[in-house]
Amino acid sequence: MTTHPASLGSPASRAPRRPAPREQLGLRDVLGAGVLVGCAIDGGLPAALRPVERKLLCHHFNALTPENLLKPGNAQPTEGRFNLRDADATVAFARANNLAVIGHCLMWHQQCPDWFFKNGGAAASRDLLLARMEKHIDTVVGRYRGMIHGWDVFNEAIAEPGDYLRDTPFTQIAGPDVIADAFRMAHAADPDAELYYNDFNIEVPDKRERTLRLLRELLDAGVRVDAVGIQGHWLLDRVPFDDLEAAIEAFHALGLKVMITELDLDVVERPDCGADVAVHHDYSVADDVYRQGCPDEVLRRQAEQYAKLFDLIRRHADKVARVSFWGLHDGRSWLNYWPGERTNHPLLFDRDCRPKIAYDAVARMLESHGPKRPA
Ligand code: 9MR
Repeated sequence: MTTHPASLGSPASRAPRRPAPREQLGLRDVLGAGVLVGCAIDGGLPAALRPVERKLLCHHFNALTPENLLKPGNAQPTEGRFNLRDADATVAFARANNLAVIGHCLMWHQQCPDWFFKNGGAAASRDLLLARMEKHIDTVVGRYRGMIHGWDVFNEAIAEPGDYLRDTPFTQIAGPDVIADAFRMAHAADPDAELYYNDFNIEVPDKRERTLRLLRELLDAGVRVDAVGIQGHWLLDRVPFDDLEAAIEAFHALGLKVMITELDLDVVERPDCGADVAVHHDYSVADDVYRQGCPDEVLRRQAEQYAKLFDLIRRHADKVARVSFWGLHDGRSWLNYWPGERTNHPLLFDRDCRPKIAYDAVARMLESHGPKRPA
């Protein structure tokens, strides 16, 4: 896994120095019972986090997504050699600290090693691919049986753009039913774990319709699906509030829970609204506009938009079962290095783990609607 030490530093922040905060309410407490509030952490816990980061994590969140450890490329880099030591430590840490663990992810066309799809120099047969999927899913899900709250079973399977499914080695070799197969395998390996379909831009009408089709087909086939994960990699000033609301209602109408699974609000322009890791864009130093800190005016807009987003989530708390941020604080966000190197400020906490005004706006708004206060 790439580490990005530069992004973990503390670039001079132009953010206003705020007065000593009043009691900092945990996000998990203000959002209220019934909705998990999570975040993704890259690297094995507890070693990957400084003590101040660990404190921040345990104060605000009650769910944790290992950002990369459980992806097939990390979990089984070569056939039959499972690499789960860091994942074991992370799951143990999470359990000891009352964080529900979200398994991310079982099958994804990215970060899935080539050997999965090959047989010597030729393509693997359908039977071989399915056997490998079963072995992988059975081993990984089975190892954490009873310890992982829910799994992103299939990630990003809807084409962008396209008629229906994304064209990947999975569908090329095993056909469209490969998605249902993966869900069945996961359910067999841990019948109590929740199972999710997770993708980006699926709130947008065209991709939403195709996602609804996939979910309906899975449900009609009798496959267990508990929730759909809307990733939520959004851009400042372009949060699709109306589409999101319509998507939450439409997915929920299928009888599914909805989760915002990889939330961040990018403040630096980027050419692509999606979250496709294969996209790359070169940022020059001049394009790295917020390397000295993020201007107050931008942070204010971000705060307003985060508050509006959480207000929407609050209003649909009967349908939304989890909101997870993609990173703990600005210094630990993938948006510092995707789609190219730049300094980003997309989360609720700054690089020094201090709450930003976006945190205040969200916490104040939620609190004003009668959240449960910590005892
Ligand atoms: O944040 C993750 C980054 O550290 C990895 O390098 C990258 C490739 O594995 O994946 C990032 O997370 C992605 C997630 O797994 C699936 N949805 C899109 C996320 C951002 O690319």
